[in-house]
Amino acid sequence: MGQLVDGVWHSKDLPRNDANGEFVRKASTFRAFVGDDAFPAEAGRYHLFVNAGCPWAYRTVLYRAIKGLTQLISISYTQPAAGPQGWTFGEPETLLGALHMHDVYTAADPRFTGRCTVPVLWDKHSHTIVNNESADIIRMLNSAFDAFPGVSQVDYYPAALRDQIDHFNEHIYTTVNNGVYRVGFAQSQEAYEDAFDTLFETLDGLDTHLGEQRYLCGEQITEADWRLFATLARFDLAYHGQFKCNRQMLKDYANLWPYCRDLYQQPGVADTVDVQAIRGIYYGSRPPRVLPKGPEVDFAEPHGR
Ligand SMILES: N[C@@H](CCC(=O)N[C@@H](CS)C(=O)NCC(=O)O)C(=O)O
Repeated sequence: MGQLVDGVWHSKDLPRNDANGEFVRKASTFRAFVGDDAFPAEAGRYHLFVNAGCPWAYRTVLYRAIKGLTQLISISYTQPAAGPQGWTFGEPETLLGALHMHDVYTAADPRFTGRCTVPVLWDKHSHTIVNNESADIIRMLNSAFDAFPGVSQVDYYPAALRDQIDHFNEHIYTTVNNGVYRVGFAQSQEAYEDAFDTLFETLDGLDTHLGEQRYLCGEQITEADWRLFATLARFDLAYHGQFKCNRQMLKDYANLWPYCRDLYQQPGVADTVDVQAIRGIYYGSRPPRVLPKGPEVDFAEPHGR
């Protein structure tokens, strides 16, 4: 996908790999928090720009639903597949009239240079991007709006479990969340096999762990579970085929697959998992843009956990 250089879109595909063929992800650029002096928590003030298929943007879609924030934070969805202009809304979206995601970035900063990623948390009041890093955005959504009526008081990052959650997050980000991209975007056999082995080694370990307890940190769902879920929900639909993460499917795991269904069956979650958008982003963003009809994934099958 292309990028903005000094506010001008360049559609040339950018290299994302280092000299060894390893996929390298760039750090996000807008890192302010709702709750900072400049960005107080207010109903109706903030907006999310997302792609429902993207696992990073999906984290924010999920938190908006499970925390009961749909009335407080508005949202725009790009079309699933990227085109020459990057993410597109198909027709101008209603908040800014942006046709592409890069229009959102130049609305915040007319001279922006960099990739125009989703998700973006937008401030309608100061007309700018608060944050474009999903890990930060879900932390905000977890607690920043808790004082508003109707917002769920469940804390997915409780103080007592933070060390454990941070530990899982780091390991799972490197080997699973970003790990599937390291497999799928590897540009050398060695980089592919290395990422592939690391991915399945972690999944094997998690499968054993989840045979002993219901969730990663015990009996309560935490942020670490939701971050893992975002990748697991895409595994058989996209990573197994398109990213060649094919030692086995998620549904072949005795514990990870029922665990994934357990999370899917939590209140409000099923509506956030858009199977066609997941197929669309991974298979529709590159030629020949043919979407697979399968596999069918039955997230609603009783999980028994
Ligand atoms: N660190 C970011 C990564 C987001 C990200 O890479 N999103 C992808 C979509 S799945 C994207 O927008 N890519 C466009 C690009 O890299 O140019 C986050 O977690 O929020």
